[in-house]
Amino acid sequence: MRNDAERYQRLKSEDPQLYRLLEGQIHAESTTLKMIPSENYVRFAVLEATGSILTNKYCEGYPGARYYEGNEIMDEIESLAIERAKSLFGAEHANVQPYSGSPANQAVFRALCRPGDKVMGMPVPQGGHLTHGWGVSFSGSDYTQIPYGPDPETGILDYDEIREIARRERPRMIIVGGTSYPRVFDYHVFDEIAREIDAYLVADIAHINGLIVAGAHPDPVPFCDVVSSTAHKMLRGPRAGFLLSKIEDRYHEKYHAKSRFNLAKRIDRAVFPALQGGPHMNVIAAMAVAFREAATEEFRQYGHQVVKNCRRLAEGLLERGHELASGGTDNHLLVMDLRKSQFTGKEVAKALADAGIICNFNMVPGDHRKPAVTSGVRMGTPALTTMGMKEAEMDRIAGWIDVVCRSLPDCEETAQRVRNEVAELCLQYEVPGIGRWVEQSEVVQGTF
Ligand code: DSN
Repeated sequence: MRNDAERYQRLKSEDPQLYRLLEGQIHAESTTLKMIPSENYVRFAVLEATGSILTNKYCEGYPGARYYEGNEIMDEIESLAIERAKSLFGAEHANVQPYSGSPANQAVFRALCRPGDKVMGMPVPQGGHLTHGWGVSFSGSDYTQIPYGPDPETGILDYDEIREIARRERPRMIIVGGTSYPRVFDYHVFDEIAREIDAYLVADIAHINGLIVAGAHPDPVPFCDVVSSTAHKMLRGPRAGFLLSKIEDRYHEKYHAKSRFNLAKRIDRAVFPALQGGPHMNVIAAMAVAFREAATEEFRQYGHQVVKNCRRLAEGLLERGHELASGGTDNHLLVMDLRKSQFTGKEVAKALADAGIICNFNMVPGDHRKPAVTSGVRMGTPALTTMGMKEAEMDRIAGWIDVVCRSLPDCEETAQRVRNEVAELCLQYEVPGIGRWVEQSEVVQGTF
């Protein structure tokens, strides 16, 4: 069935060169396992809103206070997205204009801190994000990162140590969140620590947004001054960011006595006009679509299935003798720990990709290898669960990962065999946002 290919006919006739590239990606994504934990499949409705004529409109400002005329409908769209975000997360205030997660975090720093301030965050090699104070990003060069991270032995956060660092360093802000931490965050303890030293508490939930709304991970919103997120990843929205916050600043007198703006207003002003220009209204509309979907019972079940699938995948790997950072997972991702292996994360990730299993190499706690090669492979289940896969498929996938790893370094033949089996499995599903593009016969003929 190739009906879905008809969606891009205008692109095909007007720009065949670009169309061929798009088709190549669709072909690849139809026949491989999307296991990078920050990736997912959005529904057609999200693609339609993103690709709509709303991309044509400029509307700097916020609903009811724009710098351009003709924005009555834009006001309604942005207000809808804001209301849905607030309702979905139970937040007092929402800003849906950040272009993505990094700009959202930049706005948080600007709204809460001054350049040079100490900010506690996890370094990238320990599972944090570039914008949590890592040196090569604005957050590390304009502010001072006070690092904390998982114990190198257990791979798990040591809250006593975090409390000790916070007491000693007294940072202005503590950021809780990560890109490769396979366990839950205890926001209650972080809140206690932050209160003790009058620090702002910020949760970056980009990776776990969908788990939180599904009730499959603790909720940071009641504890945090600000919560930042992307709209994509598990939430299955467009590539964008958003911010949730309290309205009032509990430390206004201490840190912002000279400002006449409350916390919500400072967040808004940090996004626009301080850091960004015109909001991307097509993307904000798509965000509203995604927020609506995320509020459904179907999505709640999806979030729980993501975790069940990831746990089963982890068990499948552990049973076959592989080691995992922190010994397993409580969320949507796991990290294979290859510190004792002769093969690097980069080598294993490449072999798995050749077999149609798309993951990424990643540092593990206590890694002795360089970031360009690493001792870890990060993988997750959000996209596979969106496809409809369950525990039985996770068992099969763990088996494939195992045979590919065992066939290194001469893994070409094994990778090709697994590649065929992976494609056959993928083609049993209708990929959301893609549909059925590749035919089973192409796999049989080996033309994928
Ligand atoms: N690039 C994202 C990830 O893969 O985790 C984080 O923003």
